[in-house]
Amino acid sequence: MSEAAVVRLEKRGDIGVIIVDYPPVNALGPGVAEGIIACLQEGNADPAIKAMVMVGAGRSFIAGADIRGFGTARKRLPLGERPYDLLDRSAKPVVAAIHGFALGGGLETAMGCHYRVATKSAKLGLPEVLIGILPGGGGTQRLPRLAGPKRALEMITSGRHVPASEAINYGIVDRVVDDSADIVDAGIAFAREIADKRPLPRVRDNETKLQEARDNPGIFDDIRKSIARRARNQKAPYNCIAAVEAACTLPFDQGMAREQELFEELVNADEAKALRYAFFAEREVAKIPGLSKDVPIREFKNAAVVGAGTMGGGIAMSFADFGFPVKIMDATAEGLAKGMQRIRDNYATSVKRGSLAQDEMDRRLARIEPVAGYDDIAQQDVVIEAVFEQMDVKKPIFVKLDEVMKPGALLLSNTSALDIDEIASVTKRPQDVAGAHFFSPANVMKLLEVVRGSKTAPDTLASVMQLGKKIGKISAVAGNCDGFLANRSRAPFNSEMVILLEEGCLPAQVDKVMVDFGYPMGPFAVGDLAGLDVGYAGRKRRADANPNYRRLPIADKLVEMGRYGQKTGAGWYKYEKGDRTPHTDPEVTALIKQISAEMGVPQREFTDQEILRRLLFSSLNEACKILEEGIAYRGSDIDVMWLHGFGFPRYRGGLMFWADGIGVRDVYNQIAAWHQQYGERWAPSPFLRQLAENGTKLSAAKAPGIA
Ligand code: 3H9
Repeated sequence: MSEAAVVRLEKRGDIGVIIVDYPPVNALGPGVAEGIIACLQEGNADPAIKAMVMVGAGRSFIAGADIRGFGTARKRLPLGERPYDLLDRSAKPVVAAIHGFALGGGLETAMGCHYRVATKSAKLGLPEVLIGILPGGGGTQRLPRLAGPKRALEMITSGRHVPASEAINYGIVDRVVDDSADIVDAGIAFAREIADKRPLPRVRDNETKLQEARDNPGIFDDIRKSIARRARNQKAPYNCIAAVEAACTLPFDQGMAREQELFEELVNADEAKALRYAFFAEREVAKIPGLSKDVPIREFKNAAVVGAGTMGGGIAMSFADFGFPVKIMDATAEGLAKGMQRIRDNYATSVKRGSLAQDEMDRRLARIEPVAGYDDIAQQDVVIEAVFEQMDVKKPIFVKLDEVMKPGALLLSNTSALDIDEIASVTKRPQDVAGAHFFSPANVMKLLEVVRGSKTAPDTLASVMQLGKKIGKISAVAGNCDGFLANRSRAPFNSEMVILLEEGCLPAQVDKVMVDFGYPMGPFAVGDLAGLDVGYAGRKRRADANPNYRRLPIADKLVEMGRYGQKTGAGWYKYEKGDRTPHTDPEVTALIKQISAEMGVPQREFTDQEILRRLLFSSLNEACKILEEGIAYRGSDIDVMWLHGFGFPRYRGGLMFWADGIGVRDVYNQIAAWHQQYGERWAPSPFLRQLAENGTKLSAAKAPGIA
């Protein structure tokens, strides 16, 4: 694209309108910065132009710097010569007129202008920290001047998108116009009002709000402390804080230079590479190979959930949270009442914590309607079955759904492992049936695993993907097999962590390694939270079906002793009443030693790295089998599932991306060595061997036949 095409100046009477036109989101791609500067010069040179307005063509203002350009040889304009540096030096006023998104470099461009007008629902933010960098276009210097250092720190370290209706209260925008207003007209009207006003206001000159930090320099340490847990192992959040601190202690130009230094420390680091990869992997996962863009989407306006247990309740909340009315039913009136109470309690906890307003809780609750039976849900656009994970419980439900649901309704099962084709087979409309596997807690976890049955129609698949997006999920497709993509790839990890205990590890030791790696909780603590009985039932089912299935005697014994986890006050750890803190239990330690001795497993010490690799490589090997079978389309889809379903640390990219950092050949060699040592469960995936031989990255791997 030529520079002329990506940015142009149009005259509207005495106002010059600089239009950034770089679809789809007006990122500052090649030629855009140069185009803005050229238009700025042209506008200043034209005596007929009194003021300028900068707008984005299409659906957005500017979504930020072009993320694809980072980490490449593409040249960036040097400090002092970028639009961020030149806009407020313009002799004629420039008004940023914002609709859609003004993010990162987009908001920085707007803050470089003299004034900002925005539509009410336009979103403004500096989300750079989420891709491992900091706002390097003056954002760390100008936002504290506009909004005050405290607000700037909050926005820059969280990356939060702030609606213009809120941003105006912080002083970030000068005027908010209705969403129905034409943003170009609104910008022009504003520009005419201020065209003759002098001196021109420049954000860089306004230090009034910086006083807040000069009076109380402790705010920087306070925020460092407050983010310590979520920013563990990361550098970007701390560099963001240091840059804002520089805004408050250095003159503007020196602050800008400091921002650059801190930016350069980050942009090519592993953390930023992993986060950029995750950003694009999340967009790639929405693309279904072989599915035409023209497939009609079945729009939904409402939903129904069958089963008011923990999962069913969480699923109903997911719909209600995003504005959709949802009906919920259960096999018994008692179950339904209990389920509704659990939903109310969950919302009330959020209100108590301050993360949800009482009136918003009331609105959400009002969207969830408990109903007595199937006839009450028949007219809903989508139904999600979320009952006990047993085929003979699920099948009769689908017979009934087939009988009552209106034609065209999506019939979805929240099964996490069962054969979706077998479920669909009891209906006369298997084309409308798919898996919609939510992760626990369903209203919190972002992943929706969409399971494609052999008869699932393309429009069903596309519609379920779209449904996920509308309720704030990241939807990813998996093929049909035991455990689908997510749980099947995770299963070897779950076994391996218990096998490590047989060999001499203890739960707290394994948990510490994984928390140090970046997981929010260790896997044993997570097991206690989720309930150990669930895994037990799955193991039993698999062992009944397969005599060679590797049993986990320690894990089985715990459940047989009634230690189901937090809900029984004891699992891998013990818990004080009403407290979720795990405490090491000598009884469990003794049990581990006793069973290991009975099994005759030699005991030894483990390094942290060995523990980490034993767990993650076991899953990675399975992930390669999953890819080879076409259960996953792309290695990066597996990463998205691990990031959003299992809490894998985002700044490590995902399971496959992380392993690429070690090298696929080394990974293969280690797995092959463990195959020798431990036998069949470590048999290397032939697909992995192929990748190792070709030197193909795991994160770039695709299932056979996928372009
Ligand atoms: C920055 O600004 C650094 C500065 O401080 C300057 C330093 C010197 N670049 O998400 P969608 C693509 S860092 C390149 O599906 P939505 C995206 O890949 C940047 N590409 O749409 C996708 O492509 P494809 C700070 C980008 O409506 C298509 O656009 N800014 C960029 O769901 C549609 O995207 C950010 O971090 C980009 N910046 O959401 C904002 N943005 O169709 C990042 C999007 O080929 N962007 N694409 O898959 C977003 O958060 C969302 O895209 C947005 C729209 C909310 C804007």
